Amino acid sequence: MPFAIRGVLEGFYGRPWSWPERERMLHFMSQHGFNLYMYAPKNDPIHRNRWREPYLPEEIIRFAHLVAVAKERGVEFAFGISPLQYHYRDPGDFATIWEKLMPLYKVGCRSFFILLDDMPDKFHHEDDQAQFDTIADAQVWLNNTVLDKLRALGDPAVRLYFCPTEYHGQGDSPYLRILGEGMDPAIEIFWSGTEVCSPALRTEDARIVSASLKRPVLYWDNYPVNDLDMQMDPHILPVKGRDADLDNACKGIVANGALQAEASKIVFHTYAQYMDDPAAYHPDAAWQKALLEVTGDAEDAAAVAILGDLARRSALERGHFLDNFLLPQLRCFWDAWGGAPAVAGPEIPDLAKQAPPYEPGTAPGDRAAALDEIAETYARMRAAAERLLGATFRNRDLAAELRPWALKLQGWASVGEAAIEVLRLAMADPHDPAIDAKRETVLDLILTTRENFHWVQGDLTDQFARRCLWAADELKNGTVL
Ligand code: LTM
Repeated sequence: MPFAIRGVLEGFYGRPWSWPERERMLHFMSQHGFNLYMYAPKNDPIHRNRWREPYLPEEIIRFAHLVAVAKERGVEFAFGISPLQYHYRDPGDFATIWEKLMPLYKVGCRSFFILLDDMPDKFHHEDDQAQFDTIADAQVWLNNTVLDKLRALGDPAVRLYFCPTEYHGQGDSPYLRILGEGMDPAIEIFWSGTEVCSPALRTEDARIVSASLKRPVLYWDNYPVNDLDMQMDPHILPVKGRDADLDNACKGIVANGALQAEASKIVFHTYAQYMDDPAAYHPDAAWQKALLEVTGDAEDAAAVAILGDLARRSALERGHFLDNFLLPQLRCFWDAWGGAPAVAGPEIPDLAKQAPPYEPGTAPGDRAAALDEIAETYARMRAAAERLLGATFRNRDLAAELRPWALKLQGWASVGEAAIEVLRLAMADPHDPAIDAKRETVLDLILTTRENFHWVQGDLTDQFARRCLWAADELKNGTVL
């Protein structure tokens, strides 16, 4: 059974997408089989923090334009409102919600979205407690009343979506069962899985929450979202860990976008492929296809692939942040060197979990050849960074969005290359006076690269370069490695 809802959600904290970015997203969505766009950017204050304020007429015109574009493109446009500190017993608050929805209705929007996520699961106003047994009962009342009033306007196309206050976990709580019992069956209810950002969405979990909600659950999938403490991670790797038969147990998936609209399209492209045929989905193959299409150029795609591989920190990659092409090359290098210098200290903590540390003192292999090989790896990284930063990179929006990470990649490539240079000089003559200045350069490059907090390959090159300096020291002091 195909996913009935295939959506994109602008539902993150931080700088909302711009109006032109939204319009371009709608075009992209219609070309890739998406059928729902949801407007719910947490940092549009008129959407959430100051939801009681109306949008200006000029803003409604902008919404009207998006609604029209969406309609023309066969995408449903849903307008979201997140009423913080809602006062259930105050008819004024209900009137305010209604007055907020109506200008959108008047410009053709038929789908609405109430979000009560990321707020206390208790009443904000004491008198609400007297009217409703639980917060879930109050939320049922609010949603059903809004839907009834929308239906009374006479257009059968009206739809209501709801993001509950409890939106992740085991899926079988009393709160969810009250929603399931009371909420009009036409209201779609969101769920983000077992976690806020769920590494996996399992069919058996979907069945549990769907049973509680008495309807197939609609996934709010928190990927590629990279807001809040994820801002330093680009989230451009393909979606994975979603079951091959998930479509049998849910209504659909709405993916929450990253702060970078253009880069989100790489991931959305892979979602589109997954949702088309979940059983045949292969993340890496889908990713290659997505990269090629979004960049529009094979070499640009290859450069983004290098960056993506090195910047794999996300919930979907948990436990594998450093599983990139660089790590085995570094391991090979130190193996050939005869072991990393023991004096350089222990393994990076994340890494120690992934593989056992090196045993120093093994017999050296061909050190010169190993240096050549690792130098090639860093040259590849530098070339990828230069491609991403260069004027020939075709997708300019993508280049602008990925720039901080490309700079970080460039920084580590320079660190790696400078450290290799120190070792080359030390191998030729460990007492060469030119080495001192090169060592200073390596240290300066490490410091400036660390200052850019965008996450690319963690501490791998930081550690590699420092080990190189220790190894050069050991050559100079005649220590047997
Ligand atoms: O996930 C939900 C339902 N709400 C918020 C999102 O707005 C936010 O983007 C994500 C990721 O940080 N986490 C949330 O809790």
